[in-house]
Amino acid sequence: DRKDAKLALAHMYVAFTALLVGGLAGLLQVFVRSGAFELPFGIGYYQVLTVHGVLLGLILTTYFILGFQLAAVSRTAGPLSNTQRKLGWIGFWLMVVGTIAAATMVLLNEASVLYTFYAPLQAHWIFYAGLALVVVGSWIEGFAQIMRYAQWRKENKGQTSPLLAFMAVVNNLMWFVASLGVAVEVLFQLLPWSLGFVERIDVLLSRTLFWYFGHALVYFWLLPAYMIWYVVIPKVISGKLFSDALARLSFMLFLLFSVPVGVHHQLTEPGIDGFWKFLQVVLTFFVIVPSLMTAFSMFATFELRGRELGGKGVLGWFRQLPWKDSRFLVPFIGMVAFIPGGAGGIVNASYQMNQLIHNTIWVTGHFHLTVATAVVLTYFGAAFWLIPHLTGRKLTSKMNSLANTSGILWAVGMFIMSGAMHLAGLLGAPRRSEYSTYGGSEQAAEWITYQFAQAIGGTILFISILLIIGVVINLIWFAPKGEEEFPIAEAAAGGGKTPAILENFKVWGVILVALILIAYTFPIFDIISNSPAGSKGFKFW
Ligand code: HAS
Repeated sequence: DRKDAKLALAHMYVAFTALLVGGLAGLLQVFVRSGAFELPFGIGYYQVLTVHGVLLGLILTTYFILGFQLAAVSRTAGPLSNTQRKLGWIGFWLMVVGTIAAATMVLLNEASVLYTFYAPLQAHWIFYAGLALVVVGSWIEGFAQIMRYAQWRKENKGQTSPLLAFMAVVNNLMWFVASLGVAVEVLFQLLPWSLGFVERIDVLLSRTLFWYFGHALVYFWLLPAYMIWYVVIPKVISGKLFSDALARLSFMLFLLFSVPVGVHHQLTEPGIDGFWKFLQVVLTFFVIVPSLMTAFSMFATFELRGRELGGKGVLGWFRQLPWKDSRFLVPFIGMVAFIPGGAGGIVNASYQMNQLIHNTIWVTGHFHLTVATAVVLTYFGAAFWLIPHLTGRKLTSKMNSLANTSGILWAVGMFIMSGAMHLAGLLGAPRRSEYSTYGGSEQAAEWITYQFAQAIGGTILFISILLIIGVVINLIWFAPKGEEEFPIAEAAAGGGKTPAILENFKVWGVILVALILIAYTFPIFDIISNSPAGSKGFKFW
């Protein structure tokens, strides 16, 4: 639908502008950490780090996700009604106003609080108000998508809903439940404190509320990539989705287990009892299961298609896949990166091993493989057909090769940068710190070579970003007019009928609420009842 396409496309403009500016900030950071470069004009390291994290971690992702999901719902459940689309635009503009307000404060160095923005670092109140608008805008947009899905179900009673629309709804629901934590933190703690209404703030509560939201946030990023892996990629390779029921079950498991696991980011923190940390570690191991199901499903899809095309032997099917098609190759590189990325996550979540890597640059290496490769390369691979689909143009073979080159460069740059981050992390190099020799410490001297490697990898990554932006500009304004398909795979025949329980949101909702209450009631009660006087907080400027 042309009108829905316009709204989805508006999201892409913001997402890819964020990629360019955020990517440039990343380049500056690896240069600073190499020790061979100083930021000019009094620009601060933490200011640049905040620009990088907020633009890439929060803005690029949220806008891409909402734009993609809107297109997915409109394509599979049908065009939005005028009211639904109006809500979509209201949400979008609220997000834009919020983004501009928050970005202005960061650029003025009034909000160098990093993308996690919890206390005791304090920002200007306009920064928090801006982020609150982004969240409220995203709720309104998500609500419009859910309304369209509900309308479809009403009009098609007793039928299994379109898989992509169902997946978008699950992701929106997860987002609502998760963002309640950050909304409480911003409204009741950070805003009154930054406005000077209260002098002190309970730092542990602020961090706990943030991570209640923060871990589900990473699955809010991941699920659209999984939508593309499950539904789009099988069609791109002219195959079938392995099983509709398995895909729905894995999404429901994410809905259950994404939220009650946030404390695994706080395993080294005093103030939360070891029992609750252990419980959330166990729940974290549950949230790994739907990813393993996804890996199984993808391998099955690839093997079935490869064998159909005549692939013989144990791995002969592998060669048959369409390696020259950027819609396949670029997300595939993301999938491969998710194997070590996910394994690193399992290390992080393993209670004792977390002591070794927490707050080291290993963690930065981990999330550059997960969100900054598996997730965003999948988004980019999708943008290469989605944008021309929305603009009524075609991806030419020249742009397709450029897109493939960008994916390969990304893989090389990230292998070097993230590999060096993991190794330096094991040698104790801290994350979120500028270049320092730490008073000539021998241990710190060991990190320098890895920091240089990060600068080399980061430079290759930035070149890849420039290529991606070039392809996107071409697809928006210059590519030849034509029709690019929105690939949607059917489920393979052997998968059986999808059980209706998988769409019964009431049942899953009750389990979700129970899990959250079990995992969080006592820790929060403990934190509030043992609350010390709180911190006055501090600012970097
Ligand atoms: Fe994580 C920290 C644990 C997944 C992002 N994580 C972070 C941070 C970010 C992040 C941003 O337990 C830093 C936050 C901060 O600023 O402090 N993470 C996990 C676990 C998983 C996990 C258990 N993380 C992600 C994803 C992210 C993400 C996904 C973004 C999208 N993470 C942690 C922990 C910390 C943490 C601790 C805190 C560390 C600390 O102390 O600070 C799991 O969900 C991972 C499961 C995934 C797998 C991989 C399955 C593989 C698949 C690919 C199949 C490939 C195919 C291709 C089919 C088990 C699905 C075929 C290939 C061929 C070669 C043929």
